[in-house]
Amino acid sequence: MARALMSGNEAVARGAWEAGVAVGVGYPGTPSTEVLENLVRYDGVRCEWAPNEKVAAEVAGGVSFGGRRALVTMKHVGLNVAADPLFTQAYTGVTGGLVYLVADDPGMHSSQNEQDTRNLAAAAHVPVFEPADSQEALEFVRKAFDVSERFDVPVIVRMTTRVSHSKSLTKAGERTEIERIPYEKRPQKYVMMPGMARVRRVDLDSRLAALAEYAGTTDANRIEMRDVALGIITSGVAYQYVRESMPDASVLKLGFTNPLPDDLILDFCSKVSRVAVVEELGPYLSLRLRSLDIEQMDTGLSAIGELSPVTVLRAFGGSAPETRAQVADLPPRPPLLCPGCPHRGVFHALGKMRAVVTGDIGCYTLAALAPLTAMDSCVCMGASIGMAHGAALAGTTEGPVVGVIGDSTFAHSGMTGLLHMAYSGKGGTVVVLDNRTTAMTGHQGNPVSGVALGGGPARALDLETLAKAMGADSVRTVDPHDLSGTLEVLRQEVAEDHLSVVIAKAPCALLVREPKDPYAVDEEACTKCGACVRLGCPAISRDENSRAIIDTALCVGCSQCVQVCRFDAIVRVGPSCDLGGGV
Ligand SMILES: Cc1ncc(C[n+]2csc(CCOP(=O)(O)OP(=O)(O)O)c2C)c(N)n1
Repeated sequence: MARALMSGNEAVARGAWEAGVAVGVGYPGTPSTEVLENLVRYDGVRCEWAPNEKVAAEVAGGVSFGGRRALVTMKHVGLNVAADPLFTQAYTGVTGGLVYLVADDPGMHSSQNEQDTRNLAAAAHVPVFEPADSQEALEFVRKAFDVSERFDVPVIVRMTTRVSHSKSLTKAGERTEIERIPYEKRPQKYVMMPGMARVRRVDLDSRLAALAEYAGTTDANRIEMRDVALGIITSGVAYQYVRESMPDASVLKLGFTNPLPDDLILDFCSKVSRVAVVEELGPYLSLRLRSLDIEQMDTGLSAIGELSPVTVLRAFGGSAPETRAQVADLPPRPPLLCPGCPHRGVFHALGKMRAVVTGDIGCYTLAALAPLTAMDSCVCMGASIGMAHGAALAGTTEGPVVGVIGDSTFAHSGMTGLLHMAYSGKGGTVVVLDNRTTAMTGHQGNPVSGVALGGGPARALDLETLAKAMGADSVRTVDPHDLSGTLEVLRQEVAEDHLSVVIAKAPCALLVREPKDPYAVDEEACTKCGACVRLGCPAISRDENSRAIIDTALCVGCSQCVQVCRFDAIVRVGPSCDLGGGV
């Protein structure tokens, strides 16, 4: 096949398809999401969104157990959720090849923390490939399936944001059709009760020893000799930065980073005068060098955030101009909920109630920022509900405690929190923001929305029935665009000594295909009170006289601002409305 410009994630999908993968399964999370969104377009592969990464890893494990190849995809924090199956899958090993695609997010472009997946992989005793561009992403995924079957282990392909999202020329191949390996009953391999697990633990060490030998021979690890004055050991996208900034340096480029090829590292270090490690996040490679007693240059490179060609150049004494122009006095432009976002109505109400809001991860986390400032915690997916219960146990009286969680996040890991609240017998209020999609990561379907990967219909969870079945005493559905109705229901529910679930149901504004006519401000009637501005709608701002103005190109006619205006100064713009050319 001819070469094509592919992103790293597109290349992963292609590589998995070429490797004969039968099933792709995962949970969305930037920067990994596009892998499955691309894989689903290929024939011969079944692709599914799972409710969370643990389920995805178990489904993939089951496919492998059933004798076929499986790819499971997630972002770095997803591996924490999937760690339970992963750690024991290392013991059981595989039947069909089992590959985890895990995308790290150095610099936290769209994550709540930074993690170096290599450290977790090492703890799980699982091998790791680290591509540095799209071609390697494709090839390493193919290799990963072979390694998985040859060494009887799940294999991680670790991507980072820049490798996942950058495009580079990639030569694709053809698909190899892989026959299903017939099922064979093997409890010693697959039933990890202590007596059998102890045997597999020892066996895992022998598999790791064989993998360490593989690390020294695979062409995924290579020495590039140039000037011997400096040798740089690097992996992933950091390799590109090294080549760009230090073109004369000798390089040990590691594409297979667990287990590490100690002999190759020692050999490389013996050939150069000075050794430096350039790695994103970590410390991982540098720790290994330390344990091998290899002296390293102190580059001063940070283990926090992303590297770049400029930071690498400066670390070796080079000078480079600032890449970003520093412009003074720019007005701050914090991210905001979209115009017409249904989440806004709920946070407007919670703000009015001065509630203590334990929040969660999704678009709605933006409600923590001004002007809404109506979310007080956000830790990890699903945490809102357990934290609401915990805060109530602590005796929080500074405001009613309310847990707020999105629909996808509720299905991911909120349900067990609710079950716990019901089981504990204590009351509390939980709001599920049902905007019919997983908006934050790009509108993926989820079990609540009833949309499958690829956009087709799927069974939709009935949230009301579920909440009742779990033990909620009161379950009420509100339209979050109805501000007073939402406020009233929330006030009533927090006042009761019972467990309540309020479902705020209205589709994501970006899913509404036919927006209503926009609104505009009647200049004469506007008193500049700012009530509409405090909703934090990007369509509303103030003019030079502090009067509110609405950008009709952005307004989708949700009417929330109309409801907060006490002076009837916001009017619909339509054929019958003449504002004297003011809009
Ligand atoms: C363990 C984990 N997996 C995935 C993500 C990425 N992620 C953050 S929020 C989110 C889902 C948001 O959807 P939803 O709860 O429906 O809220 P919405 O964005 O639609 O408001 C995802 C997939 C993450 N942060 N952590």
